[in-house]
Amino acid sequence: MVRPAQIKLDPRTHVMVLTGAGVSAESGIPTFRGSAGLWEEHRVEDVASPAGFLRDPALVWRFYSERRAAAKDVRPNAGHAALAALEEQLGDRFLLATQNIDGLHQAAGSRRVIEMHGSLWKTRCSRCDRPAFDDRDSYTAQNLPGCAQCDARGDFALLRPHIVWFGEALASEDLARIDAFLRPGAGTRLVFVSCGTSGMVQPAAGIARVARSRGAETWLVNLESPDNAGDFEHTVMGKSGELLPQLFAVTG
Ligand code: BJW
Repeated sequence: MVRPAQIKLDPRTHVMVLTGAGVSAESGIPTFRGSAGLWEEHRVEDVASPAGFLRDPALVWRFYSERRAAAKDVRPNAGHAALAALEEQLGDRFLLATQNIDGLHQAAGSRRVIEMHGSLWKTRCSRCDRPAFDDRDSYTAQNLPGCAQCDARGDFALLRPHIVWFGEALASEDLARIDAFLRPGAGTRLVFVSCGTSGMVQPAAGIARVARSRGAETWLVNLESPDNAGDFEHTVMGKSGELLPQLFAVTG
């Protein structure tokens, strides 16, 4: 029998995991690219860009409302659970950066999570700096939501999904937290794992190269070869729900 590849984790090991849509695929959430992907039915620039929202907010809200409805009863899978269990063992020596907006890592119990591209379950104002708030509602052309805070000032502004669209900056505090984690102290062994992402979207796709340039061991866990495959020293091909539960061996 072939033994599956394992990452051995001793007490000096710090682990950062980057996840993408592939990690939620086995829970039934479609990925973005490829056949039957989310982008198949939509032009990206129409539903995931600030210009698209300005042009047709009803279309954008319909797209995200349909995704809220589809993700409402979805459950985390064994891959999500494995990462939550790993965090339980490593504590602050673990960080999870996800590009996913579905909240499934948190539903599985992960707490040290950075949602790099925002959250499907939050809404914010498209104009004022009112903080994003929890929201599971659906909106259509008939009930497009306006911002109450802007309204109180006699302004009108639409609320928008709390998502990082193409051309928008990621939260600087999130990027700073990732950068700091990738600068561990002397004597630390750093391991970086990328899982279920096509490695096409920046800046997430570039983290592997940064990690490697800082001496991290880089691991790829994916169904197909991603665009940034050359940045990894170790590759394990297959489904994350099957591979992640057996990938980590904590010693000591
Ligand atoms: C499995 C599996 C299983 C399947 N098990 N695996 C440098 C160079 C070139 C371009 C740029 C650059 N820097 C910035 C850009 C522009 C742009 C970009 O990257 N464009 C590229 C496409 C070329 N980036 C941006 O615009 C970013 N902003 C930015 O950089 O701002 C700079 C700035 C600074 C200061 C001021 C202003 C601006 C923002 C990117 C935001 C991305 N947002 C999206 C949509 C919103 C979220 C949503 O609606 O859900 O996020 S795009 C979409 O792609 C989504 C995803 O999070 C993201 C990544 O997709 P992911 O997760 O990789 O999914 P897939 O489907 O592509 O791949 C799935 C993978 O899983 C596959 O490999 C499968 O094989 C695998 N798989 N089942 C394991 N069971």
